[in-house]
Amino acid sequence: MFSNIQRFLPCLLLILLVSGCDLFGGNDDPEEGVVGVSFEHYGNEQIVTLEQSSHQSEAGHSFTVTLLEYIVTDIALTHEDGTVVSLKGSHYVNKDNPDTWTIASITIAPGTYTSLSFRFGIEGSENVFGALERTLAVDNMIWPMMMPMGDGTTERYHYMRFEGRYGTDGTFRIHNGPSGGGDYSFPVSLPIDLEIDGNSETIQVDMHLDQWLTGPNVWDFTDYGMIMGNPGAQALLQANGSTVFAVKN
Ligand SMILES: [Cu+2]
Repeated sequence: MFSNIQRFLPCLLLILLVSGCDLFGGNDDPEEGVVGVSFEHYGNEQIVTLEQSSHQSEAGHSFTVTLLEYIVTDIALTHEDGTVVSLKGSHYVNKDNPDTWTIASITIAPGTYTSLSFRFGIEGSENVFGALERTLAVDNMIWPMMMPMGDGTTERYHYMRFEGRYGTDGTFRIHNGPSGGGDYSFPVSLPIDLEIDGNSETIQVDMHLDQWLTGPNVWDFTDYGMIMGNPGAQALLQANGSTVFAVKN
């Protein structure tokens, strides 16, 4: 028995020496990694819980969120050398369905990535009903062609439905989309500091719901009912959207 070990040990040492660095991962070549994206939703820095959490609008109303669903498109990472890496063409998020809160990880090349970008909503010419993945939830985002909802020519998609209650008995329904056939989607580019070398990372995108209601336009729920036929209201929300998204680094 003892002599068996004596004979075996030198062999084992030789194997370790020959295989050397590779066995212990000391390879200096950077390796590809995987990246996913997750979406979280805040009101005044507090995580939103549907029907429960209470938040404050700049106009002075407390509000509770009852429905939140939206579509983002052209989700991509930008490498420090300028290369743009597409993560997903479009993604539907529903606060009520955890399965929609993440974009599945994809494999990307090693290196440093400096921004995550996407479009809130769907760019004008691409906003044609049926062009996105055909799931019941996505199909349900339909923006009808009939005026005053659309431009009377083509069925499109809502960008977002953000609904809730405010004050003692008020309700609000913020439906973003192509009112009158206009394009009120907007690009979002968020700085990140992401090093990929064999690692697995998730980028968390935060939507700050209170920011839809301010910066630069103070949005008073009492001034707005259904806004699907209101291009002016869509433009205000588009402008406010510039401070809605952030990434935790
Ligand atoms: Cu609507």
